[in-house]
Amino acid sequence: MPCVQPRFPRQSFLVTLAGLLLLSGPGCGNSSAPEVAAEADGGPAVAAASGEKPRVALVMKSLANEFFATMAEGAKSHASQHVADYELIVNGIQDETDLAGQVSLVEQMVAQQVAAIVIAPADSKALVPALRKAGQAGIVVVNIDNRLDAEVLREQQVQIPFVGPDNRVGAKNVGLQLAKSLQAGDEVAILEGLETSFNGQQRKLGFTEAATEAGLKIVASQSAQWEMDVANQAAAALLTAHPGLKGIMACNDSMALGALAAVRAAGRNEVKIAGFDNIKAVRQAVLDGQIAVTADQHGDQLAVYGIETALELLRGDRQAAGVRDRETAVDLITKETLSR
Ligand code: ALL
Repeated sequence: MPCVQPRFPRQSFLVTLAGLLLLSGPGCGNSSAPEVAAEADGGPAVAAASGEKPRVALVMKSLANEFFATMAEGAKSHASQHVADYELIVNGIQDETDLAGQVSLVEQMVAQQVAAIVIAPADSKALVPALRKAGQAGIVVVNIDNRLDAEVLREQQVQIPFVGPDNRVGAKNVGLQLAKSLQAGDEVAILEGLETSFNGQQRKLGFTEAATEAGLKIVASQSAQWEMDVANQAAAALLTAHPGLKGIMACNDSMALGALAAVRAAGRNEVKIAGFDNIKAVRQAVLDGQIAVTADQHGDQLAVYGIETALELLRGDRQAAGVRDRETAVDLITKETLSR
């Protein structure tokens, strides 16, 4: 295959190296220098680098969720301020469970030979093989928001940096805040995200820890797949099954809104709700006192941090130190913080 000369300096080597990082050594936090194997024939990695400037593909989850609309806006605004540095391609799927759709988006990005993929995976395990292939094609891959499964990454010998918050701690703080409006012994229920998402699992753990610490009784915990309407039906059923229910901890704001509609419809306004994301619609409900608390995980900046990491890897700035994870902030949002 003929060797295509890249116009992005040093990129052909670095892109190849970044791709090979996916195949070498132990976990992401490891700071040892990556193993580098040479790819001399100017294969896909070199072709990927042949454009004027690198193309970075942001692959998100459900675009119906305001959280990802906000994420896309943040990324676009960053791209417009860095037009000389990279070109942004924005992608997403239609609903939270469309895993095949997201795998196919990754495959399309590989076929288009983008320089980097920044992805919020809909499923922590199912996306790994497609991302491994992207890495083998010389594409830099950065995982944002929902962490890929560490064991599957290890099994498949893939190293991908993670940029995102500690969801367990974030959810624990949300749960403890909710507990302030409840009493020890009160019954609460958890609405979980997609069961195969690591961040959903972590939030469930955080809520559970908070409930235990505050002496709340968890009477039910079930997945509502991150979706408002699924949560609405689940919450309606929970309210009927548990007449003494006093709190609902929803692993994201879409589900908190679904629960809120169910609480109102049932006339059970004593039931306090917690969410996670700080989307606009929930902010209003927090101000009105209908939702007790949510968490701001700065969705508008999450993709930006992932893009910055991808650009650093493409430039080679972080090669010497190895691929590193980056923990991002989670802040509590209450009526009080919003009124400041
Ligand atoms: C997670 C995000 C958000 C979001 C959910 C739905 O990965 O962190 O909390 O609401 O995905 O896809």
